[in-house]
Amino acid sequence: MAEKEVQNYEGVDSWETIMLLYRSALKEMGTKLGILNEEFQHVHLYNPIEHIKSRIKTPESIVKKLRKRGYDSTIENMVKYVNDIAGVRIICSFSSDIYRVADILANQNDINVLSIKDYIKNPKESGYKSYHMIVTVPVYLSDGVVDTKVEIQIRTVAMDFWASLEHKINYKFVGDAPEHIKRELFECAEMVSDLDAKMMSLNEEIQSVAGQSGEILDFGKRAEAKHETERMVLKERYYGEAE
Ligand code: 0O2
Repeated sequence: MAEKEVQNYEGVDSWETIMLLYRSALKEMGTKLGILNEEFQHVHLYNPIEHIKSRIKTPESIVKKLRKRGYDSTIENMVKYVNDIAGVRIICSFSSDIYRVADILANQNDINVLSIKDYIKNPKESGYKSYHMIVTVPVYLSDGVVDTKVEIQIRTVAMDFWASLEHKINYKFVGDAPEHIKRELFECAEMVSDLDAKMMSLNEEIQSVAGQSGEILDFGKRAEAKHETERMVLKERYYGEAE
């Protein structure tokens, strides 16, 4: 997917305003994900999101990224070329949840997907797997709205475990780890994929066995049953009688 350009940063030229925008964009994403999390738990009685982490890139890392790509450290370049100043990482239980969450976010009207990198279907040479989206969310200021970039990384618990170890190793060896470590890391990445695939098929089997044994697995019906119970409890509390 070719990356689209964000047009409306003109006039936003101070470091403080830029950082306010990125912090606000993270808050917007945090609210969206919080709502999704709660809604999934409440309505579907199932939550594809294990946990969420977010961070603002440090000024040092921003400058480092710009230098590495041959750009001067200006606010204009930072806004244009550094896509992950605001970053959210969503950790899911199963690989199938990753695409589910990505689709839900991409379908929200005020989220504009600029680019997607699917390192799950196309893992990096190192073995790195994760689903990356660069999106914009609107941030409303007193004098206008600014579509602000956020990098969303979505991966499983196992992929995240691998990525954080690999990141630590690369940091330790300044990106030049010995060959045997790189090889073993790659083998671990393959184990992670096997583990994810096994966990997903086990989960599917559990769901189908539970379904056959008569448990209500239709999330809609379970939610309906739960809402009905809550309605009766409320009715009893306010009117002193159940239907
Ligand atoms: P840090 O320190 O984690 O922030 P783009 O951001 O799209 O302009 P880039 O950086 O090539 O260009 O995008 P990509 O490939 O989507 O990577 C973005 C981020 O994904 C990285 O940010 C890392 O956080 C993570 N990542 C990518 N490749 C790897 C990898 O091989 N191993 C690990 N552990 N993480 C990876 P930064 O800025 O590089 O680093």
